Amino acid sequence: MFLQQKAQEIRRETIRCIGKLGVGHIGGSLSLPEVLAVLYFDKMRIAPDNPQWEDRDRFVLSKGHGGPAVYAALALRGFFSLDWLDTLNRPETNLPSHCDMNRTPGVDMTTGSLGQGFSAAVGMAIAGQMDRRPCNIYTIIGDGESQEGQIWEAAMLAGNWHLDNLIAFTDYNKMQLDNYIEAENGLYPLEDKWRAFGWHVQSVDGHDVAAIAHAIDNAQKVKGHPSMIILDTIKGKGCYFCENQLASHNMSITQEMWETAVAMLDEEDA
Ligand SMILES: Cc1ncc(C[n+]2csc(CCOP(=O)(O)OP(=O)(O)O)c2C)c(N)n1
Ligand SMILES: [Mg+2]
Repeated sequence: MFLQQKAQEIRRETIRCIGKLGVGHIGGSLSLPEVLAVLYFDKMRIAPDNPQWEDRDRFVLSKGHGGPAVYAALALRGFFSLDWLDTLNRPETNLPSHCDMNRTPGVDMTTGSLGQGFSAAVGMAIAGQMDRRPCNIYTIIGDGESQEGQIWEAAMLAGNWHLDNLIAFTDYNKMQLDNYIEAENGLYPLEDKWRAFGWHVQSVDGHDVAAIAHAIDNAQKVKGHPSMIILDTIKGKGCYFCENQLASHNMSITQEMWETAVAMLDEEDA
């Protein structure tokens, strides 16, 4: 219940901040609130008052265009004030549309060029093992992002190097920028692909916080293999004007649209 509530708060703040800006990557942000709630409010060892704590778990949103959802999670977790969300992607902001580790407390890697964040996460996992740090590296890639060759180079290395401190998620929302994944370059059989690269693989409902938490618990126990948790998600989840809509990738939003969407979520939760 607590984690589900947190997910809804992340969802609401994400809609509000992109809505106030009037445009943004809302669809791919809204497939993320549940996994972010589980990571930031349950599983990750982090210190909001000391974002650079050396032994913290790291998080890399490789699909960096989902930044607004991460900012909502970070603000709600206390890394910075909720007011910051109103500055999303405006001049001088600390919250650019895509994640930037040099600007935002709690952001561990700059991302946005698809494929690169995942490689960085693999590098962090290698560094963690070399330094014998007791930390896990968590990362989320998109299903469209999974078409990048760089993903599979890094996947091969992580499997070969037995990086069991690396727990990755695929946000499998079946849509990429302006079309369905299957229509462009399908991923099937995705589980088998990851297994073939030496990964421990699980698939769960990406909007079920208990299932996600359970999968992370399993992944933390795996020895000798990195973990991939494939999240079955819905792009634009929970927002009436963009749920399951291809057009939700990067869309314009009026004040009436976002206010109605937030009011609908308030009503649902009342
Ligand atoms: C290397 C690279 N190529 C293209 C883009 C432009 N781009 C941004 S998001 C996106 C679609 C990504 O699809 P997916 O990973 O499924 O994201 P989601 O559905 O979660 O929004 C593309 C092609 C980019 N950011 N980086
Ligand atoms: Mg997608």
